Amino acid sequence: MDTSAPTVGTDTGTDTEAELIATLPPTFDWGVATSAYQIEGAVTEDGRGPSIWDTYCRLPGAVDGGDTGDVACDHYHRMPEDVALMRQLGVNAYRFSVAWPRVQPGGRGPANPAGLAFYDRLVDELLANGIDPWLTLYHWDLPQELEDAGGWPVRDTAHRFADYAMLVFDALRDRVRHWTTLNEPWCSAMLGYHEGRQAPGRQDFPASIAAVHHLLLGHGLATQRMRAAADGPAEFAITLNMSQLTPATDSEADRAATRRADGLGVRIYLDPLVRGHYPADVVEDLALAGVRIPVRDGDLDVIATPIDLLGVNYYFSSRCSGVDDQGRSTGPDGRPVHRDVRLGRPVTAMDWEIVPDGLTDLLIRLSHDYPGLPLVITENGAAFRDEPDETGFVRDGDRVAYLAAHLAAVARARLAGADVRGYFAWSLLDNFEWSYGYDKRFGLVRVDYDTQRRVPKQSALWYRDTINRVRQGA
Ligand code: IFM
Repeated sequence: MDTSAPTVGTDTGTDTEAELIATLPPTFDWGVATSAYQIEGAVTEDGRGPSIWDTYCRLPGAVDGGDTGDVACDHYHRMPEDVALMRQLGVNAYRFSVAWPRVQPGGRGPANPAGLAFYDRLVDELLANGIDPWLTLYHWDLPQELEDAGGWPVRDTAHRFADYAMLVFDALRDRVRHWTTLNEPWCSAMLGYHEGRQAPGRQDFPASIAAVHHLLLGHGLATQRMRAAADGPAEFAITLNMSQLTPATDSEADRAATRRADGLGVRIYLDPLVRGHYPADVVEDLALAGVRIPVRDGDLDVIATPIDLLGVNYYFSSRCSGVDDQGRSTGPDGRPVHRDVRLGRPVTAMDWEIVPDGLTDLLIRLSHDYPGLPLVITENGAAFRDEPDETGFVRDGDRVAYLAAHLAAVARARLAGADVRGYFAWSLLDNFEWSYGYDKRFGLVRVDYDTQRRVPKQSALWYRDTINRVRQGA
């Protein structure tokens, strides 16, 4: 078999990619992923309280086109139809998130039975269709009342999260085996509290570092309590978004920039989760910036509560430079410069470079640095400028090529020894892409937002056929 560097592929995937994908084992999990705020709509129904995203969407200029998740894909009312679509795709797993403000409208206190009932129905519908529910407890929709009390930078939020997790766990543990605490805590902390590009839209670096610690603490507290209460087979995980970072040149400045970006992007999460301590170089960098991680006695033991799987969300990779375009290594704020440098690859509609080989390298790196932790690709996919024909069908050969190249990249990593057990395409449906609103379409299935009509795209048919072929060993 040719194992030379993967290409971006074609609208059916290349022969090499098909051969690689065919090496995925029959036990491999095939899924699609979504999240609550991006698809559900029904934001004031059945007692749901407001989340930080309901608030953020109403800030002038925060979301392109002034879009909100008020209606989204109306999945709350169309759930059985959406599960039927999954069944047609032939996936055996569905990764979704529970909206905390549906279950606990104010983020504390008893469960709202009507909110929980939606997920109860969803889980039953999935199981009736032979689809395994993969439940994520937190995909960014913090109840607004908790943000008003300080949000993730405040320690109490970690305890509130663990209480909420137990309400969901107690209600669904008899049928749900796969539990993920957090989706992409980097986004919650850095985009939400440092860069202000996502809810709640704050720009406070020390607060974002406190948020990192309290997100991890919340993960650990929830995992500890769910694990102790589990009376059947249950798997616990966290999902991180990660890139493969390489220095733009071999200069000391570029290597240092790469180390720092990897420190704040990957190791600040995985070192405490797997090794029980924060990386010394990250702690030192933060101290130089006058920032301390608010660790208390015992926190790191809680955070390092064993997990069974690591979810990997992968979209692109980057090269890092430690100098700006004037050659300066310190910014006006006195902090070291970080600049992303293009690899020169084609880009998606998000302007993200398409780097499937980065996924192979990342998976191999994770297996080396954090051995013994099984991996699942919990998100991978691409937004393109889809053009539906008169019937609503989208020939999205670019998306097929993207998926084929990345699945081949996963297979390549497995052949090199990485323990990757499944793949979830992002996303089942076109949906609310956060600050980009509805303009960016990631779905395998097109959603016409005027009518809510769903039309599977060429990529959906390709994904279905690929799953079938691999399952049949063809
Ligand atoms: O849509 C998001 C998702 O909510 C989290 N991971 C990245 C996706 C694409 O940006």
